[in-house]
Amino acid sequence: MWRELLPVGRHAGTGGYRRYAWTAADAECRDWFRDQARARGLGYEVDRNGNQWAWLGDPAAGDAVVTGSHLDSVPDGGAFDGPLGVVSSFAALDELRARGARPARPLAVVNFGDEEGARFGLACVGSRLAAGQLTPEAAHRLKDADGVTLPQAMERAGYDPGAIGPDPERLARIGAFVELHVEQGRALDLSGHRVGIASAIWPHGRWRFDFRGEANHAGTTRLEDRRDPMLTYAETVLAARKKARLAGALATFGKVAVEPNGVNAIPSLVRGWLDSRAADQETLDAVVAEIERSARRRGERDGVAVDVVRESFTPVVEFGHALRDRLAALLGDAPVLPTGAGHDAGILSGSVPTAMLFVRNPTGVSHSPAETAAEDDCLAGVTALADVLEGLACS
Ligand code: HGY
Ligand code: MN
Ligand code: MN
Ligand code: MN
Repeated sequence: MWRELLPVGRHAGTGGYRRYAWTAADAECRDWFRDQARARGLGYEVDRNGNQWAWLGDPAAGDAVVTGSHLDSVPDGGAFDGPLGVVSSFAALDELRARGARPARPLAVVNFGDEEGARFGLACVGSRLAAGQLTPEAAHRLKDADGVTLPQAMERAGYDPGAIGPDPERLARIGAFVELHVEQGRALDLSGHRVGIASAIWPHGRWRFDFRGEANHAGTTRLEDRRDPMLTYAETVLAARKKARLAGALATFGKVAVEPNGVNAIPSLVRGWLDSRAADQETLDAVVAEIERSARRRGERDGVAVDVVRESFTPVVEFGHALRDRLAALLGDAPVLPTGAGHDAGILSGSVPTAMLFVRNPTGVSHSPAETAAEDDCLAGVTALADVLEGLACS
């Protein structure tokens, strides 16, 4: 199962994955999911938002126990972030069947579409739409770097963008959602555990900083005559690191666009995207405000106008104790740990009892082709997930 998925959407040069929403690679991942469902005789369906579901039992019975994750990736992402959760979910169902477990509740594996937001800039589109946290109108306004809108991309992929929208009836039929995910950090490695349970997801968001200067000739414009937005941007990146370190927060400028982007032209516009996260809302608000103030101050010095737009935001997610404690009871001494990474489970936690399992990542590296997890840790994750599904769904 894992081997069939590994080559899908992998870039030969970097070894990283480029599985962006509604692209050919995404379609190949979706075909893989559908084939896995059918090969197990599971009820296969695609919901109004393009999320895929594989059912063991009748979804209409309600109180379902659902597991799964996502198959899309960040640019040059790793093999585990997302796919480990989906593959482990199918493997855990296989394990339950091998154990002769008899589910008293419907079980499902889900693949949520466009979790990383790599193409349209907003994370967790599939689960946000289902949970009513993203309106169809706002989704229809999403556009990729080539100007292709989300509806155009969905149509080209054979999906109906007119159908997208909240799916409360579907979510009402879910009694518990448990997402297994490779840990994106080293807490499990440092504590010597293979599997952990999520306590919370830090509040985090994405801000777009527009630095507008004056396009000019790189070879004839004196330094003192320049209004160079790249300078203001560069100083802001340095300031962001300093402010984040002082605040004990995280701040990353990982994506930038430059116009006109010519080697011998001073840019007119530099657009930088800030990803910032912190353990609590107050710290996050403070560090972003500090970075914005620093950008504006520097902009005044450089004659560069600075505009900041918050493009997306996810408040802190505290996973409910009832389900979390149930998992802790089922899994013995698995440690409980927070994460700074966003997940579909975080989005769904507002609508459905939700929990997360983490599988040890020996280097902590993620969102990189170097992301890895040991095979016996992945197998321990499958066993833990099977124990949880059996404990929650089987009499
Ligand atoms: O960005 C995140 O935290 C997640 O990987 N979407
Ligand atoms: Mn990710
Ligand atoms: Mn992920
Ligand atoms: Mn221990």
